[in-house]
Amino acid sequence: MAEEAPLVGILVGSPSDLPVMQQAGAILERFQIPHEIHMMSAHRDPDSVDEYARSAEERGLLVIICGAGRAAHLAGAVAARTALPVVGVPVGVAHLGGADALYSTVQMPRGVPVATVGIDGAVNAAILAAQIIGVSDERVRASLHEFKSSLAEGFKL
Ligand code: RP5
Repeated sequence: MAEEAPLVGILVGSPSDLPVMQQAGAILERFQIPHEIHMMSAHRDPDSVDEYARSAEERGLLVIICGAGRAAHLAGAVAARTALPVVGVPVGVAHLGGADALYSTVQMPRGVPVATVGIDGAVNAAILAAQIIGVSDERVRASLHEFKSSLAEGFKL
């Protein structure tokens, strides 16, 4: 998979988000969707986020998944800089249990949507990314049909 140009970019706000966000990578592997994962923070490294988001489309990415916790602005910052669909994962951390990140991610102003999944919902973020790609990719769509059937048969993620 490493040789293929990535179709999905996974951005992770901090090393502390990795255990959750690596689950998204595992799901994309399952669907054989080439992807990349990078760590960058909207607050600590905004210039890198800016560069990544602005260049994502010309690099061939189709979807960007962003996972961050606390005052989570990563997904919103990316969505502000690209026409690609952005899926946001609010990462749950101590204190407010991820409610802060959920609200920060889901409550985007009109015009700049972030498709927000549940707290620590990296698995669903990756499935949603696969479904977005599956709209125009028959192989991925066929895999999604198999996956849906396996859910009905009790498949455990
Ligand atoms: C956010 O702050 C990160 O996405 C992370 O979830 C949270 C805490 O980051 P660390 O202080 O653990 O690096 O920016």
